[in-house]
Formats: sequence, structure tokens, C-alpha cells
Amino acid sequence: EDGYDLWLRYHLVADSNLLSRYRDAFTHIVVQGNHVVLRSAGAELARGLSGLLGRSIPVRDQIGKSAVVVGTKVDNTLGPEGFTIKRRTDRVEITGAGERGALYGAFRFLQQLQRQRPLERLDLTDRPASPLRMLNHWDNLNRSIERGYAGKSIFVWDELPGLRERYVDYARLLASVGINHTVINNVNASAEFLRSERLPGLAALAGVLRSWGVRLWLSANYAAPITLTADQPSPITVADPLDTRVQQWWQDKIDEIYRLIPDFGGFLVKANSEGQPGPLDYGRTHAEGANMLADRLAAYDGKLVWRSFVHEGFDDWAEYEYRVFHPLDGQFHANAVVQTKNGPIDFQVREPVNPLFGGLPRTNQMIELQVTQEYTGHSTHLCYLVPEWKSILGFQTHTGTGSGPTVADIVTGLAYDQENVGMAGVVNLGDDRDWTGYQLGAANTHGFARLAWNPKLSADEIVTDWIELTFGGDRQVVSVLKAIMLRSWSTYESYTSPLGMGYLTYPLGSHFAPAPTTTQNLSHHTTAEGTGFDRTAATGSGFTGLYAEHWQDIYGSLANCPDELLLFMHWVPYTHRLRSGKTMIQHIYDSHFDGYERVVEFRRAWGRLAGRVDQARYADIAATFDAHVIEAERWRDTIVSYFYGFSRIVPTGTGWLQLAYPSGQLLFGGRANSLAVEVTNASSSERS
Ligand code: BDP
Repeated sequence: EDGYDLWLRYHLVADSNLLSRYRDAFTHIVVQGNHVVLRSAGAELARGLSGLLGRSIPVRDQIGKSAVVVGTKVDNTLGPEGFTIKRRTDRVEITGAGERGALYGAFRFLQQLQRQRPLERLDLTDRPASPLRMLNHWDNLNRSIERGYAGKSIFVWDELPGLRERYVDYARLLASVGINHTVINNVNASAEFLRSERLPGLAALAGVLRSWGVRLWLSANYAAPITLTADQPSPITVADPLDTRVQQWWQDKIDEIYRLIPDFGGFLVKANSEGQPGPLDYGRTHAEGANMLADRLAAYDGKLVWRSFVHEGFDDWAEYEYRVFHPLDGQFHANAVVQTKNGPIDFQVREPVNPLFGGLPRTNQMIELQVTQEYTGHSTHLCYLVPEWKSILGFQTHTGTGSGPTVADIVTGLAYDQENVGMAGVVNLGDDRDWTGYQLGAANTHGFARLAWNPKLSADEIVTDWIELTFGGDRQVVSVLKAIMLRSWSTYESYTSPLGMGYLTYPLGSHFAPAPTTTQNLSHHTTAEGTGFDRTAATGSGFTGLYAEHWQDIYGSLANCPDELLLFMHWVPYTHRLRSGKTMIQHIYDSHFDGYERVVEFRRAWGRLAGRVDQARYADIAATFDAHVIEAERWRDTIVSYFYGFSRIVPTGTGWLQLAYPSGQLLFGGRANSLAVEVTNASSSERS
């Protein structure tokens, strides 16, 4: 095992009694209908059942005893993509309201068997909550991946329309967890993706995805009309959305795309952000820019997703998205969607929920989550993000009636009765054999999709599902790994950025290692007296004023602000006492040391699973934990030293070791069991 099969492992059912019951109950498959997606469902059932039952389970034309029947039946209670799995006396019926639902049902049925569910407990009915369940790849034309930690792009652009077997496995993995849309190239988009010569190749790829119920999208560069006509006799020199030549160019391009890809999903656009071109270059608004494209896509049932991630122009970059997009509420057309990152900064380990959720009640919204671990440890630190995403989706905006709507209400369409809403995940997939660069990274891919399907699932349910599908049902493995994974996000937070400060890595770099000095003023204002960022309406940037009154009161008050966001919202003296009774600085010290020690425990706990997990994956994960420990230590020592350097306050309490140098310079040493010596001002002999 090398991780390639992810959670789609169809190994022989280990429990021999259950195996023989399964063998009696499922002897052949019947696909009712000829739709390509139904044929995929049949093929997956054949593959899965043959593996799980250890014998060939064929697809037949006629329903006999013990058939697994997959098909569709109109059922308005299921929505367009729901399904039922029903066991009758002599067969199992997997029925979708549409073909995609049938495919999802087939995968879910196999997952039930992978998890060795008794025959009596196979029945279920389910439907997805969010209509748009989307991956965003940040893949470039040279196959590098922006913020990718799992090798190169899966897609070999220059080989298209030649197809690789891996594209089918990619499409299967998406369908297995209900992903129905994918944007295959980077939001910092090369216009080349839209060049006519490229489109037949992309159409071939779209064909593979289509058979698994997934629609292909492209990120579009807003200045594509300029770039792609540069070599023509009378080139277009502007990208103004109100310019008729520009409009005609897009119209022709969209017509051309739909001739080749009839189910093309649409465009994702990053405009006027971090140097990308956009409508603001011509004095137009984001809404005008978006609508020009949306209107042309609408004729084909295409959609336009416009990102709100813009952070130029204000002293406090947390405010810009709201200040730019909130006034545009109600101006985006019906098939346009505004896609907003979960927080106002940029995928930090902890951020408040972006105030734009709740701030755009008359706009279709998608939430953008980052599955690839740009700021959360790449493929070295284990950081299982589902608990974080749960807390974001459950956030009550207080902008409607009562405390609602929640973010989940908004992105599932419940809040404002919308259909063009959903969840996008900036994905961590690459061409590494294990897809995600480290074995446990795939849990985030799986978890994102499961939440897009149903944000009410608990982190515990989702992670259990993933572990059982990925490693099998060994109780010890499940319980140990589950405990590790469910604590990993808060652990990462505790040794990198407790109390909500965030952004302590070099802004222009890889966002992996600590570099707190480089974000002074950007994310914190650290002095000898205290640290944090005053974002209150009363004395600071005013950011807290962007929330509903309920949250303004809470975030704006030092006494009421939740500890985990304290330094995001306030500038706080080191000696300020938290609810725990500890001073703020002591909390920072303790948190970093505790967090590091938890990582050491993770490694030890994993070690106890030797022999219970197949050798190659066991060793691979053990090696990742070794590297994780080293990196956690680096974070701990850098951040603790940084604050000690400013505050010169020595930690107190049990476990802390205080060192006195002969020169009398330095006291602070670290914890007795994990020594980190801060050596500023020590003489060289003292240092050694
Ligand atoms: C930041 C990334 C950058 C992306 C940008 C974005 O560092 O690579 O291009 O966000 O989302 O997180 O547009």
C-alpha cells in the first residue's frame, strides 16, 4: 500500500461471517439506463464488489436473485442529486433522483461495505446540502502548483487531448465524496488556458470528468482579450467590460468553449488583487466586471464565480474585502457568485469569520476554504482542518432574525433561498503517488468534501469514516489516530499562533517557517509592553464595526472577546490576565511548550501502532511525524524567543527552568524536559 487508493480501497472483507453473507447477498450488478454516469456507477460497483468479496461480480442485463440494481427514479424529495439505498428481499436498489445521485449512492454503498456494516444496516437516504461542491486547483501551465506540496499538477497539459489513467482515478475520487465541479487551473491565471489551440485538449479532459458527474471550469485572466489578440493585425488593447470589442471577444470565446464542452461549468476570476488585471483598471466595479462575463455564460447555463479576495489599499488589510464588496450587494446577476475566503486575512490557523458572510444577503455566495496547507504546515505538520471548518460553518452571523443565519445556512442556500451557492476548496492534490504529499493530508481532502455535502456532520464522524476507509477498522488504530487528528489543529495553533495573532511567517515566502519580525505592523504591533492588533471600532482600525452589533459588542470589548481571537482584535499588555488567571505572556510561553509536547506525544502514539498498519504507510507517517516534531520545535523556540526578547518577562510556574548566566544577563531557559535557550546578550562562552 502506498496511499494511491486513498479511501477507495476495496480489500477483501476481513470478517469471514460477514464476507459470506455479503457474497450471498450481492452476486451481480444491473445498471438500469444507458447514461454515461450510470455506466460509471456500474463499473465502480463491479470494481468495488469484486475487491471486497474477492471474486468477480459481473454487470448483467437481467435482474436475478441477489442483484445490486442501480438506476434513477424521479423523486422530488431527494433534490437533483440525492439517492436512496434500499435492501429488498432479494436485491439491493441504489436509486438516484438523477444519474449523479445514483453514482453517489453506488459509492456510498461500497463505503458501507468497506466499513463492514451489517446487511440490516445498509439502507439510507441522503442528499447534498450545497449545490456547488467545488475544487479549486492552483495549477499552472508548467505543471507547478501554487501552494502545492504534493508534486506537480496531475494534469499534463501539453499531452492533452492524450489522456492518462490517473484522470479517471481523479474523477472517481471526486465523485466518491460528491464533488461536482472542479476548476483546474490557478486563479493567478494564464490567459493561455483560453487559447483556441488548448481547448480541444481541455474538452478531452472534460469528457473524463463528465462520466463521473463532474463539470470542468477554468480560471480566466481578465486581460485575456489583450493577451490573446496581441499577435493579430488589430489587437484589442483594453479589457474594459463595457467596451464592445471586449464583450464580443468574450462572447466568441464562450461560444467556442461551449461548442467543445457543452457542460462547461464557467469561469472563476481573481481580479484586481495582488497584481491581477480587472475591471477597476477601467474605472468599473467588481460587479460590472463580473456581470459582463456572467451574462454571456448564462445562455449556456454557465456560472461565473468572482473572488472577493482583495486586500490592497487599507492600513488594516482585514477590512478591504468588506469595504469593497458590501456596497455591491444586490448588483451581481443571478448566475454570478461571490467566493469569499473563510477569514478576512488569508487562511491563517485562526481568524474570525469573514464579516462578508452576513454582509451580502442579496448576493450568491460561496465560501473558499484552503485544503492545501499553505499556512498550516504544508505536508510536514499534521493539521486536520475539519474542526476549524466546522467552527466557521457554524458561526452565527446575527445579521438576520435571531442569531442566524449561520455561514452554513448561507452557503447551502437555506438563508436566502439561493441555488448558486456552495463551497470551494483550494485543493491539496498533486501527482505524488499518495496524491497529497503526506498520507494523512488526504483526510483534509475527504473532510472538505464531506462537509460540502453535509455541514452538519461532526468532525468525529467524518474523521472516523476517513480512518476506517483508509486504514481499516482496527479499533486501536481508529481510536489512537482519531485522537491525534482531532487535536492536531488546536495543537498547530498552540505552538504557532495562540490567541489569534496569526500571520507570523514571512509574507512573501513559502509561509512555512516562523518569521515574526517580518510581520510587525502587518499582523501585530509588538513592543516591550505588549502585542496584538487593535482592530476595535473605539480605538483601533474599526474592523470590529463590520459585524452585527452582537459581535461588535463581543469583539470590541477586551473583557468579552474570546481568548482565541484576543490578539486579532486587541492590542494587549503582556501582564493582562486571561480568563484562566494566567498573564497573556505566560499563556504564550506555556502554549508553545505544551503544543510542542503534544506533537511529541503524537509521534509516540503513532509508534504504538506499529504492526497494526501496513509497513510502508506506517513508516511513511512515522517519518512525517519525525519532521513534524523538528518543525514544531522551531516554531516554539522562534516565537517564544521573540516575545521574550521584547517583553523580557521570565516565565513562571511548574516545569519552567530558569537559568542564570554568570554575567547575570539571562534567566529564561525553557522547560526542564525540553530545553530551549534564548541566548540574546549572552557571551560566546555562555552560549556554548
Ligand atoms: C494567498 C496565496 C497566494 C494566492 C492568494 C489568492 O499566498 O499564492 O494567489 O492567496 O488566494 O494565500 O489569490
